[in-house]
Amino acid sequence: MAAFFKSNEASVSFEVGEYQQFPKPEPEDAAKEKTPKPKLKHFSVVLLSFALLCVLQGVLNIALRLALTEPTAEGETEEEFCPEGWLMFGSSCYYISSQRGRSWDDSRQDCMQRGADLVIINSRQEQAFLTGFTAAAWVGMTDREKEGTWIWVDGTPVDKDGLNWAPGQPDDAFGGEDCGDIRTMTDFIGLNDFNCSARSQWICETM
Ligand SMILES: [Ca+2]
Ligand SMILES: [Ca+2]
Repeated sequence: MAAFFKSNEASVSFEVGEYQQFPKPEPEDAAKEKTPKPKLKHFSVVLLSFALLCVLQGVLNIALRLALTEPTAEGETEEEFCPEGWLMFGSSCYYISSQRGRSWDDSRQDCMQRGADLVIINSRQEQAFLTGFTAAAWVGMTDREKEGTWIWVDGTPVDKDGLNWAPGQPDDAFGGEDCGDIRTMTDFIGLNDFNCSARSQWICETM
């Protein structure tokens, strides 16, 4: 806008100068006819530039809004999406191995290679969800550190009374059972303690 006023002043002083130099009506008319044209030209150029700026800003606004909203939309869908072959429950993804030949430690290793860990069961609902997929599968609990004190792989204590154990479990049978698995067998449904080196299926969880 400042540029517009400047150029306007310049054309006005030019007009006055011409009038002083040529007082005759003829050149004055010629000058009057001449000056409005550049004035209009200046004005229309400024107006056009302003209009173009408005359009450009509008386009930029839309582009910016799209650029800002797209990643959050992607983030939301990613949170609700589990990798192929994984199951979803709450905010977690679960991998239930089809293979059944791994010890508790080897199973945990496999989970870690998948960017997960052996499953941590925090509620009866989560346990119910995981029941029925396998006859037996390792879960992420152990009482290796202190017999009878069950902890999850993240170090949190197992809520022994808040979960369902298979009848008579944990029993630390056969000279010691320090790793946890989940059972879905006739008359034997729930959590169980078992020999850590036994071969079984396993369940991984990502959070
Ligand atoms: Ca034990
Ligand atoms: Ca047992």
